[in-house]
Amino acid sequence: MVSRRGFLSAAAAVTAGGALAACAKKTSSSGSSGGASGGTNKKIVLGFSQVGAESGWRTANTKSIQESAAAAGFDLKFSDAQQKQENQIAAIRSFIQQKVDVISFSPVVVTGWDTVLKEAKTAKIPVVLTDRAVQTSDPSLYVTLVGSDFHAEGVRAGHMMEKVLQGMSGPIKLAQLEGTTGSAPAIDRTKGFKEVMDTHPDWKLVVTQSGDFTRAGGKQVMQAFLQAHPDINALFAQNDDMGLGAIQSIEAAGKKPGTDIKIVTVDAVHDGFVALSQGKFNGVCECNPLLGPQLMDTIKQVLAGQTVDKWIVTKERDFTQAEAAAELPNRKY
Ligand code: GYE
Repeated sequence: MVSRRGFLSAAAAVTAGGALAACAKKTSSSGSSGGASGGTNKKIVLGFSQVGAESGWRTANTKSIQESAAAAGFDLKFSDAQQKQENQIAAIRSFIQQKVDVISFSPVVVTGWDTVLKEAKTAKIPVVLTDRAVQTSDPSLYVTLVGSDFHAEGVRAGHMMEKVLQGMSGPIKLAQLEGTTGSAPAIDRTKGFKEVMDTHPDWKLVVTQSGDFTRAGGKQVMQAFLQAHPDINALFAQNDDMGLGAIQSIEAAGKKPGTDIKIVTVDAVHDGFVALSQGKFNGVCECNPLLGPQLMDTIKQVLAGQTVDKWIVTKERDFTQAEAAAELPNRKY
């Protein structure tokens, strides 16, 4: 279990004096041009380790990071970990070896980072987390986290489920498709949703399992759910892609998604919005992937030695079926 608030309370804000010193030392010896690092000529070198390409959310997030790094004038070293922690650790070690100015990554799971984060700290390279949190006994191992409140998203999904189940008679038999096991969004969305579920004695969570945040995973796990529990009438899919995969299995089983089985998801990517406007999803809670601009601004502040909050929280909202058609043309991802 991870509570971001828990490890945020230790230090509300930090300065990145070490980061500034490290950056200043490197830039002073270089005469190359094209800089974005206020007052120096050298480009800021950012080593970024991405989780993978598991979902529409991730695709939009990667694009946002690449575009905003270019717009900020950073030299981006981008590495895709294919959802494997060992690949992320290897990428971070390689960034340290290359003496990048700053490291950023979205940790695939919450635990197991202390050793490599200590190596970055020893090399005086600041680490700015984005999207997902880490669990660590030493919060000084990273400067800040730019990302969403996944616990709040789980609670919002629970309230959205309350809304879509209104007027339904008979017992509610829920299924849940969890995200990647051990990842911050899976842990915190499960917890938040459970808090709302626990206030409804008539809701029964019949089955819950990871679909690894992928469409294929959602499809496969939902197929097994339906075979074992044909009476499921509500589904919380912890991202759109798993929900979209589940739709395929629900239809293959001769049922109508959105009608026979009410579906609430998280993310609000384009394809999720289409499903919502077609009545196949019943409610979607937004999780904004366009973190790039905020991340680059934060990195600039950190390298300039400014104080930043320990958690920079993304703003997001929820959508019902009625709102989906009007909002669809405005969606940027
Ligand atoms: O919800 C999911 C992706 O970490 C917020 O990861 C992210 C999650 C997102 O695979 O679609």
